Amino acid sequence: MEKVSDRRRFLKNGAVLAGLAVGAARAAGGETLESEATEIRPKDLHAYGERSRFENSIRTGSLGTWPQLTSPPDYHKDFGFRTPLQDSIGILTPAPLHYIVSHGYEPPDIDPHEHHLLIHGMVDHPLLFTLEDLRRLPSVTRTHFVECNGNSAPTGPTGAIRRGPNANAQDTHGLTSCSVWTGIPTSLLLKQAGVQAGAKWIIAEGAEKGKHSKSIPIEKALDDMFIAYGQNGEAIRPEQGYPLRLLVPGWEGINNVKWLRRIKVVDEPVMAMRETTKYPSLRLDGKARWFQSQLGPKSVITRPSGGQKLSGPGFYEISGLAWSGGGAITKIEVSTDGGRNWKIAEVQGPTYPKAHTRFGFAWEWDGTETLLQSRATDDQGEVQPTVAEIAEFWRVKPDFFQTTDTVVGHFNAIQPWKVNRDGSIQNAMNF
Ligand SMILES: Nc1nc2c(c(=O)[nH]1)N[C@H]1C(S)=C(S)[C@@H](COP(=O)(O)O)O[C@H]1N2
Ligand SMILES: [Mo]
Repeated sequence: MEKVSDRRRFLKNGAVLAGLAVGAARAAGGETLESEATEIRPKDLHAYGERSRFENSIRTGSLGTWPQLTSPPDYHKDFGFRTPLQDSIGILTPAPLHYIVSHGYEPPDIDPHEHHLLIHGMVDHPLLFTLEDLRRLPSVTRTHFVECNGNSAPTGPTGAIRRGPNANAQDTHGLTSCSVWTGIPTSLLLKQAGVQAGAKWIIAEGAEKGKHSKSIPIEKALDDMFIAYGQNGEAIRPEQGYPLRLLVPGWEGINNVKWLRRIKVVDEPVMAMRETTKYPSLRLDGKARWFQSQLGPKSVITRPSGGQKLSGPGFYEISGLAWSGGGAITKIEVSTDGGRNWKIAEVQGPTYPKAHTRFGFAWEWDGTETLLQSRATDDQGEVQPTVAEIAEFWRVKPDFFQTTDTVVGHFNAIQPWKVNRDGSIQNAMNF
């Protein structure tokens, strides 16, 4: 023991000697120096894998401190860390690339053995679950997208990111991702607790410092909502809500409360800070739309897309993603000629309701300048709108979307990519 620690001290004395000293020490003593050996051994990828070092696609986003004096300590601002959709393959987002919106809070470091989920309020039997209790119950495994209602918003702080010819698919659409989630239907827990007459809403609360809270109508809680602990075959990542999060299929991302610790059954919404300030959409008459909930049909061509370059005329498969909060995607059309003609794209299954769906379209580029666009239709018959149609819905002129600071959420307009003669691709969304 003495010897080893002596040697260790010796080895740490001066980097110049290190290389020679390791060899000398081994030869001299014939003992293995456990700690030194582990330090130089490359990471063992047999135990837990990593992608190839040649793959470098990453989330983009940034943290800063709010300038306001009132901002609490440790509170940053973030406008979301976006999924690199331009590099996506198939329909699942790898967990380390799932987009993140945490309103500036770092993921709390939750020990799953200490974590509890409380169900209380207007129930006959308030219940307290450990993770172990929840794992004993019948589970569901479902593929769903999560999307921030501010994704693709042309206005507000995130609007600046998505505007301009150099915006790529990550900038324009990166606040959505898709995973296979595993968990317990909320209806099961609510039935066990016994919901009382007159209960109309639930309030879900997270465990981070800000205690994100969200009111959700009880009909949705008893429908397809579930409490997830699994994501793509392993425990949910800390950024995504470890160890428990709500999954509210097809509804605005804000409902999917991460680090879930409490569900209170109530008769009216809590009117929490997030649901009454940033997330409603302000109308021109000064009123606001609150609790907009379900997300409409949307699609984006991911390849070729903004920032990528075609290597020359010839064959390319146009590939993209389509999704809808209303249900399954039933039709995707692609136009390669500035919107004059729309042709049916191939749905490259599997297709799940309220999940990203991959489509492909065979295209022969003749080397001329053109526009690539896609349009999704869901099983409710709802069709992805144009910018003009959205402007008409809001009773504004399309240029309003460039001039206001108000976030217009639920912006699901058709995304055009411009193909230049040199093969470069640019954002061509005009508001
Ligand atoms: N506890 C907690 N849950 C939260 C949030 C949050 O800030 N805190 N952000 C919400 C918002 S606005 C979105 S869009 C989604 C994003 O989920 P993700 O970070 O897993 O992509 O989480 C929702 N759940
Ligand atoms: Mo969000």
